Parts: sequence; structure tokens; C-alpha cells
Amino acid sequence: MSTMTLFHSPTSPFVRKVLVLLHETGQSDRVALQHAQLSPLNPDAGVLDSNPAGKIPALRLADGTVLHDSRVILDYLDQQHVGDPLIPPGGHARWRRLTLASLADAVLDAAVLIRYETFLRPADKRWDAWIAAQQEKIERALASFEREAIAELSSHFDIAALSLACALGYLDLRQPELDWRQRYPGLAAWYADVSQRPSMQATEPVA
Ligand code: 99T
Repeated sequence: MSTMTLFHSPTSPFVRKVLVLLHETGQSDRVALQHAQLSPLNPDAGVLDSNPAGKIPALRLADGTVLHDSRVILDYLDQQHVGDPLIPPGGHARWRRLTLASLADAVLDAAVLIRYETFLRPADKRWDAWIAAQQEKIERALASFEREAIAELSSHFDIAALSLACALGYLDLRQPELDWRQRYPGLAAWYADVSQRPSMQATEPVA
């Protein structure tokens, strides 16, 4: 039975990270989804009640407590199951994996900013240099993953891997023309593999 409510949109990669963790840890049935259609210019009243920042994901617990953002929610949910944790509890592994996850989130932050800049902002007010600067963040991050992290990512599907997988899925959704696979063949092969996981298949974004 569901005891928690997740404010949700099928295109949000931050929400997807939470759904993937729920799936990987066998907890999907514990969370009911509450759909929220929102943007910075068009906030959702239900979300605003729970998160003054107006962002999803936000997770309402059975006692009414609300958790946000996605990193806090992932940490909480990872402590609610008995299997191997997806966030290492301590030591070097914890800081390394969280740092890789943070870099994946930086890809998402830049990609979502670009999405809002190109989709929401009137065309005559668009700032191309600023969009290009966000795009460079994405390229630098992907180059770093390709150069330094393929073996680590392949070693297990945890907070780092699921965060990057959701980021790459989001790039495919919102920037299908980016063609990142050609520049980052190691990442492309890794992503082709992890995309087959039931947790990734069950959470494919729907535009
Ligand atoms: O910024 C807003 O007002 C509404 N935007 C959001 O709620 C986005 C949805 S992604 N969420 C975040 O930016 C969360 C970021 C936070 N640091 C976290 O949870 O980790 C929607 C993208 C799309 O549909 O294309």
C-alpha cells in the first residue's frame, strides 16, 4: 500500500532518478504519484504547498513531512530498504559516488536551463551566448565522464550511475540533435547497456 506521495511529471529527469531508485530497491508500491504540470512561470499550487521553491520532485511522507530536492529524497528512500544501499554509507566510495552524481545533476541543471530558455523565453529575448555557456557545461561534464569514469560507472548501478543514466536520457528527450554518442563512445556503450535495465525501461520519459 502507498504511504508516500511523489509530486511527479513524466518528463522530469529529477523525478526519474527517484523512480529508478524506487524500482531498483523494490519500493515502487510504497509511493503514489501525484501529477504536476509546472514551469517557473506556471507553478503548480499543490507543489507550492509542499515546496516553496515550486519544484519537483517533492515527496510527502505518511506523517505529512515533505522532503525535497531529489538528492534528499534519494538519500531518504535509500535508507528505507534492506538491500545493498545505492548510496555508499561511508568512506571514500561515498564521496566519490556522490560527486559523480553531482556532476550528472550539473548536466541536468544546464539542460533544464536551456530547455526553459529556448521553450519558455520569447525568441526575441533569447541570449545565445548564455545558452552556449550552459551547453559547454554539458560537454565538459560528458567529456570528464568519458575520460575518467566509465569503469567506475560500469562497476555497479548506484547513485552515480542512475543519475548519469537519467541525465543522458533527458538529453535524448530534449536535445535529440546533440549526437553525444559520436563524441563519447564509451558513454554510449555504457548507456546502451544500462538502458536495458527494467528500472530504466519502466521510467522512460513521455513527452
Ligand atoms: O523551476 C521550476 O519552477 C519548476 N521546475 C522543476 O520543478 C524542475 C522539473 S524538471 N525540477 C527541478 O529543477 C529540480 C531540481 C532540484 N535540484 C532537484 O530535485 O534535484 C522538468 C524538465 C522538463 O520537463 O523538461
